[in-house]
Amino acid sequence: MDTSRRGALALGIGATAIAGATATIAQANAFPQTKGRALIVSTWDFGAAANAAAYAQWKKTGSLVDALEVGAWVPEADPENHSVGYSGYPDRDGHVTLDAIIMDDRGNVGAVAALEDFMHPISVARRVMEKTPHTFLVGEGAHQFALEQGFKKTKLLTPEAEKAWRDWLKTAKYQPIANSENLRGSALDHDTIGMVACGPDGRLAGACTTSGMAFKLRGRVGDSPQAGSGLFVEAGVGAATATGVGEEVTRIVGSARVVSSMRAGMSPQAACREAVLHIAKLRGDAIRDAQVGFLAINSRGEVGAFALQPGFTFAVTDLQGSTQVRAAESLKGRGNTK
Ligand code: SD4
Repeated sequence: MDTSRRGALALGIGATAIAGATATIAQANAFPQTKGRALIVSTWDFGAAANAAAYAQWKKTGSLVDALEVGAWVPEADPENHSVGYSGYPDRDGHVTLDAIIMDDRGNVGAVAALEDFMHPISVARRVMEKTPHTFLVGEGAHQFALEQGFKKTKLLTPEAEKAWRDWLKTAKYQPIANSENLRGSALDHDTIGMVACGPDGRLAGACTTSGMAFKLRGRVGDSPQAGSGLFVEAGVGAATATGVGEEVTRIVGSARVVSSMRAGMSPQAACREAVLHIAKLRGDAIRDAQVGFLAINSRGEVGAFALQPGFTFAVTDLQGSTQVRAAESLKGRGNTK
């Protein structure tokens, strides 16, 4: 018998009162402070706009999955964002190919990779999760499934993205640029939105959508749509997502690693840091100029983020709907000055 119950019995307090008091204490312990407690967190500066849409949707339906899907639509449809959805930079052969994943904390997950011609791969991923016995569809099969589900084909390659690709073809040099996600309007090489969320009841969900590395080899799939690498969610523990050079994340199944560290007792911040340090140790000089960042939330709504290089930013929206863009700490240089 726990001590509060023993004490209560000694005072002659009835069972109903004890149950009520215990529930209140449990709630207070689970959510010690709701003010400022994070609800939705997303990668990069543009995560703020996605969070705003996600928050509005969450207010309407109370569903984190609904919220993250609607949030992900924002960068997917943004013509100035050249690495998520519409107007994404194409692969080496001029095709815009999209990767996306959505996951809740009951083991439900849906993903698509190398999907062409659809503005909202996150929604196709959600249909994979909800309408099929599978978790992951790719390429032509994903395309056929999207059509069957009634999604309308859209030309994703905009004149601006095509021009950037044609310019790139002149040298065809493949070199990822760290933090290009925040350099709007420049020749970006990669860009992703990863979103993780924790409701006031501790339930969790995540979503990630990207056009991947600009000018990638045809058929290349990064970490983003791979459960465990670009995104992972575990009930009662937390959720994590990744951004940056996907190959480096995939090598260590990064997001699942961050979640395992949280399961073992680390804070989201310590868990993200551990994953980055592991990549740095594993890869040494091979990743000297590369950027990799992790973003995590635990089931108490605590948030952490850590990157290899300074410059990784993330947007945090709290339960009251106010949003802050923060700079992640980083292994190299000072990344926490924003
Ligand atoms: C990828 N990780 O396809 C993605 C790219 C990215 O911010 O995150 N960019 O490798």
